[in-house]
Amino acid sequence: MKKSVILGVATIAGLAAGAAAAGTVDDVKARGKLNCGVATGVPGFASPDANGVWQGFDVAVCRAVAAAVLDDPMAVEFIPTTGKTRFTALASGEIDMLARNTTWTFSRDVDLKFEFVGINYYDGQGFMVPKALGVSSAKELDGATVCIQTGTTTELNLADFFRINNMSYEPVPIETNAEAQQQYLAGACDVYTTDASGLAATRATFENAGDHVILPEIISKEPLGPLVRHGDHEWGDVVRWTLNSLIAAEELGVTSANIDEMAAGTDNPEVNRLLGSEGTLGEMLGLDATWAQRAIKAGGNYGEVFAKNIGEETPIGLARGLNAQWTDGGLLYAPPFR
Ligand SMILES: N[C@@H](CCC(=O)N[C@@H](CS)C(=O)NCC(=O)O)C(=O)O
Repeated sequence: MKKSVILGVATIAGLAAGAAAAGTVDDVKARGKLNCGVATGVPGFASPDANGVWQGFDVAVCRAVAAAVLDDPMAVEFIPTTGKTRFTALASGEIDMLARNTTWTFSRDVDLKFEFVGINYYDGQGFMVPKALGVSSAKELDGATVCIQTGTTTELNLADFFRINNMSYEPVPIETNAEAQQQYLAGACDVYTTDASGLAATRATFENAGDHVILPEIISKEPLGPLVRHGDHEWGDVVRWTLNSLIAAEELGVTSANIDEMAAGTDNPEVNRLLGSEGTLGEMLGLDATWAQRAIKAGGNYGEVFAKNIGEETPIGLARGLNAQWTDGGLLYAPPFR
């Protein structure tokens, strides 16, 4: 068992070393399409709509990158990945980037040899239970059966939490969020645990959402963000600064409504550098002057993307919380565009 885990990791790292030799920016340009790894389906974050068009908060990162590099937010092939398959898909080169509620951890960075280019959602792990269970704290879950997705940090945090609190549990291992939802609703487990954003997204689809409670404990830090392979710095820069452009646009007041006007030039030099009417940032990135304009137009600035897909006006109803701009007491902080 131990051996196969070690082998698995070595294989992923080996694949990453091979795939990193090629320049992903050039590959994507030559292909005319971005291969973006996403979840198999988490409403609000990544799921196909009734017409089969992928929508969501994570999907928006892929579209922004495609807009910046290929001048077309729709030039994306979305590749659904599970908790287990996502890292092999990236290491092998099947996908150019992964934008799928993936937590930035030491071992994923250092051992699996990936590069997290930023954080698009600061999350933490929570628990959902049926109200009928009469439980009001995660510390009352001793002996519970727990639905849990394999290959996730969720699995590991769960073990830590129960160990710290001297409690036992029985895991019900599951591959996808849809399956977890089914199993949980069918009563195959007492509890569903995952990132709190995933719990909110899942509960929003329940017929009787009010019959389920999300317990108050958040037991971990889950900084979620897009990642690429180690070693391909040019590509890492493109994805990193595309995400930063969405975050900076919100801070600087650039929206999809005013971007055309602002792109012509403003009295704020940073806005001008971001949108390309001043300076040569696009050229430094191997792109043209208006790359960030296109990224922002794809789905709006970070705040617009958040509000449209997962914000308080959507069924998912997430507050900005830690994901507010640093100027509003949150953790979002894009480095300077200069
Ligand atoms: N953030 C954790 C957990 C991520 C995760 O896999 N969450 C589930 C539950 S929301 C998920 O995204 N499932 C998507 C799917 O099954 O398509 C990690 O990186 O390991």
